[in-house]
Amino acid sequence: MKFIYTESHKCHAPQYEFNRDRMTTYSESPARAEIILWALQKSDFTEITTPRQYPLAFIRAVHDSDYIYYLENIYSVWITEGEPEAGVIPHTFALRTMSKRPEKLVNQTGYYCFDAQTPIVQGTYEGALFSAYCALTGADMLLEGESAVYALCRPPGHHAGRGIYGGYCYLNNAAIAAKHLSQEARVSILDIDYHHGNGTQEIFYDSSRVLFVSIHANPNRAYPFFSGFADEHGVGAGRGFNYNFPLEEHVDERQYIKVLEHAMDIIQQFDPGFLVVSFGVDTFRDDPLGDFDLSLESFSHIGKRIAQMRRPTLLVQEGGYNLQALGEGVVNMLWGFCYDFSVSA
Ligand code: SP5
Ligand code: ZN
Repeated sequence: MKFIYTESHKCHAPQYEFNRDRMTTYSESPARAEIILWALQKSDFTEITTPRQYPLAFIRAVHDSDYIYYLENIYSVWITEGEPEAGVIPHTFALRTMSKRPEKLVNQTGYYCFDAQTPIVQGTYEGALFSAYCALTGADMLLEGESAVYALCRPPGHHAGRGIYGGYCYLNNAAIAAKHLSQEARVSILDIDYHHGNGTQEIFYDSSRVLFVSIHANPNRAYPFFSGFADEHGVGAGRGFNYNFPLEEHVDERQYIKVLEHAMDIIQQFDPGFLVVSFGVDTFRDDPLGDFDLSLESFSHIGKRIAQMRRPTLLVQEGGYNLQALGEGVVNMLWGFCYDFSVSA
């Protein structure tokens, strides 16, 4: 299987995130992507593709123009105004009703952001842009006839909505790729990160062209807390094209695969021309952010089952924060997938 990677992710390297009562080490580190890269190369996934670059129209198909402008420009304004170099972290968040956007960029921080753990630093915009290019390049390779591609995206994307960021995500890589693919055929996104893909859900909530199916920790106990419940089915034309499967803590492989099979039945019924998988390794039992009970072998079984859907598939990297397990988790998933898809490494 070919995979897409670029070093450009390294320019996005916040040092800290706000947790509890202090700044702690940033979990979504550049080391994550490097560890995955090494693991792939060691396991004979040798066909690296460098991402192509795309006009901004591909990003604007998913994200608001004012939001993109903000991402690109806020850090330098923030520094000019004497705010901390550690990065842009809002201290006041927009009201849920009757919020207006203030005129000055430096006062807009809480308008475009929904948590305190996702700083914007000097290279954030460039890093996020190249991460989206990785996913777009993978999508184009499917359009050109490749049957499965892995996009080693960093920063991740599935928490980013049309005009809001959080959860270590700024541009929604999977959604940008899916939107591009959807010009050619119906697309289904299967999100198997530990966390609900609230951004992806929001982006396609009114669409019947892109089916969103997500398996994740119940938001009653887990981030992002405010969406991912089972009764969120879509609106307007999109009604019936959004499915959430919230799970309780300590779910094991047997329970997880049962839910995955149900999710895949829904996708098969929709009969998409393309499948985009938002893939996280934070479902691993020793992930510092998760509480599921999947083993590293579970990822090969999951990969194998997903391949059985027999759809041209773009695998997009989302979360996974145990640096000892991340490489093996990804490699197992891809090997499991290749095994049943008859795509060679
Ligand atoms: C893409 C993805 O998996 N995003 C996850 C975002 C989770 N945000 C909540 C982070 C709070 C975790 N605090 C523990 C930090 C240890 N340094
Ligand atoms: Zn996650």
